[in-house]
Amino acid sequence: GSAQNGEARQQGWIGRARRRREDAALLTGAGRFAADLPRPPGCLHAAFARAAEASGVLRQVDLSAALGLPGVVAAFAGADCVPAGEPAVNRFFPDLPASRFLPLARDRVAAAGQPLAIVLAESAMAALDGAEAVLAELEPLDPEATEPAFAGQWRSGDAEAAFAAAAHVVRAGIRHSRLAPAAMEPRAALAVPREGGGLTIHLSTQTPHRALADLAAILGLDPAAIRVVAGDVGGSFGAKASLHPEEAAVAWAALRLGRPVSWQATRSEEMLTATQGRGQHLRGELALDAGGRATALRAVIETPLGHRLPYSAAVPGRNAARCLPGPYAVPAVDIALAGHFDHRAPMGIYRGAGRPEAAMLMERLMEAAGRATGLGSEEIRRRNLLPPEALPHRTPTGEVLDSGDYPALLARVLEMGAGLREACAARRARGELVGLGLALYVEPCGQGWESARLTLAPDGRILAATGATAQGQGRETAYAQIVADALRVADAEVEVLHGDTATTPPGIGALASRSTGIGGGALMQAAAALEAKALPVAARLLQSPPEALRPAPGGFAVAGAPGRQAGWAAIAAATPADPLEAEAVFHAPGEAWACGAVLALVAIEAETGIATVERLDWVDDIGTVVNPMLAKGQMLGGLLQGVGEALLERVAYDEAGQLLSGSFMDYAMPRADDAPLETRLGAPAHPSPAGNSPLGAKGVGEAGCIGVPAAVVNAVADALAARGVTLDSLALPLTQESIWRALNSGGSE
Ligand code: SMO
Repeated sequence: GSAQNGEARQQGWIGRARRRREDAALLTGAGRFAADLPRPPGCLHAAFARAAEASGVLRQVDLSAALGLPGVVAAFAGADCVPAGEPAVNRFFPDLPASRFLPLARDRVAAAGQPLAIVLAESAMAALDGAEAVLAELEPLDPEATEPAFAGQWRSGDAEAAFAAAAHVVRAGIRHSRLAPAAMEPRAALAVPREGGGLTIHLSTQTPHRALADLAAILGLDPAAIRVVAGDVGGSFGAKASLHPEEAAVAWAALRLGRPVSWQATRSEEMLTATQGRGQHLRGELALDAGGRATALRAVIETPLGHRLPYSAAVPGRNAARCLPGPYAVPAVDIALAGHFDHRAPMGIYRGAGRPEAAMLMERLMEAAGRATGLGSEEIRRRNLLPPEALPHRTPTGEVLDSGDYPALLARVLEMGAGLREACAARRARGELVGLGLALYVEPCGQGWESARLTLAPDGRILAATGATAQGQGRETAYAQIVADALRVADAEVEVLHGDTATTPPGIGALASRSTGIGGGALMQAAAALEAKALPVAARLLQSPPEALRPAPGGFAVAGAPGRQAGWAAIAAATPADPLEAEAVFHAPGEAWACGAVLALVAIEAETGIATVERLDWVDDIGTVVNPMLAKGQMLGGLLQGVGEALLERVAYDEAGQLLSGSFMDYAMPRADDAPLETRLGAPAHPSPAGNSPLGAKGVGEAGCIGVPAAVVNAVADALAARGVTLDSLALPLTQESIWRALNSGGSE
């Protein structure tokens, strides 16, 4: 409720641009990533022999040559490493098949790069030599197309009648490229068997508690026998939200040999076998009445799955469907979704996870509608955006948009970009190819539950353990601010623990833009529980009845006698044998929806097709902002990934399923000089607090990937329109080459 939101802000840590407490270590090379950990005595290095074909029958895996090499200690194939069970898969669709998870391939190969054997050696080089000496007999099969693995449907209202009666019908089609999440730190694992059974595994993961559950299932172990530790993690972006076969094989080999095993993926291995994102194909049509108001949306979404299902395989497709029709009032929808297996890397969540696809389709349709009706880009959106008084709003896909003022966001971003349209017109008159692109978006964030445990340390400091995790977002800094306000202490008095399943309560982890809102909600509830336990102790200390006590800076005070105070250190000293501790599991009632508006100015060099984002204006509403500097960092990082998605990045395969983009020589990651020449981030005049958490915070981590690609694509399309080129059906990314070709053929692809 708003009273709680107000209270949370009163104390003054929430809302401040506190510097990241993580940075001193990370910026001076003192971070501890999995590969930095000292290797325990007897530690072996792992390397993988991988399938050379995308599809085939695995006749034999011959390990003898590998085993004969100096330094090689052991080697195992799929026949040795039989999993006891499967990792969990999020079963959003009842017809979703089994996950097909194998640490090492057996009998069949379903994708190039699939691990066939693990080689363990005294050095990393010896392990690599061993992996190269593994002889696999693989009988290639044609990588065949497969039947739909699952299907979903969203229908509401009478779309058919609306299309029959429409004054205008516009269409758009988008083929999203597959994207490599490409975290700075490739996957890594260090598995250390425990005396008496079980193991500790240091893992580069965003979901340590899920990894623990998955490893327990695969290894056939009691979960209590496994400890997963995520130390510093160098980015994740969705690709570290599910266990990969290599990590399972490393854990299995460590147990089998009774020796520690370490593995660090190379960039090429990351490109070849880590989960990828996007790749969806969407087609949509929008029916509008004579006044330019949308009456129905039809969409078909094809979602690629790769060769196996990671935990969140169905999420991008589901999100793309359920986020339609975005911030717009569209009474009827008919949306069909189908997922297909193929012989490529597995598909999963990647920063945005289906939300960017929904925004791209709606924003392309809005552009087309603006043209067809003659209303233009701005007026067509004004006429169709849900007004703030319509919220909370149940969308025709069954979601509840909790809060936000979409027309105000549009007005604000247009105000920020005042004069750009005129400047564009003037440059066009001089023959320049420039375009403006608008995009609005909604972003579901923060659902489900998260946990927290607060402990009052003997010195009065607060230890805050969270089930959420961190991969560079500055979570420790932000969580300390939240706890500091809740307990009326300085944020420096709060130490945040995360990532280690032995010292943190069970949690979901860092994904779905949930950690601040939901993880923060859990911390606030745990803080309230700690206060309740501390109150009688403080009352004893102050020789007053608990009812006479009031919260005061640093602890409690007697009402009417502000000098009579009991601080957290005194409370801790009063309970030396039994430190106060409180745990909470916060279940979010419903989902929060962030929202925003982006305006992009793109210039195209006609001779080369090079598109430059000259200016990007962006207003993002995330409700309560815990730390504006961290929020800005998230926006800027996501924004650059959004530019990469629109203009640069594509995982490419040939017909035979061989990866063509196995390194950064071939995969165009956005670099500093691809960033917009000028970026202006604006705040909404009246942020809309989340309706689902006491903190009121919505997510910000994925926002840049959601609105920015659509705005940039709309800007490119706007620039090309001046030359009569239309992009009603487009394939991403809009590379220099594809723009040049479009300009020189006078039409879309
Ligand atoms: S890739 Mo996000 O965790 O929906």
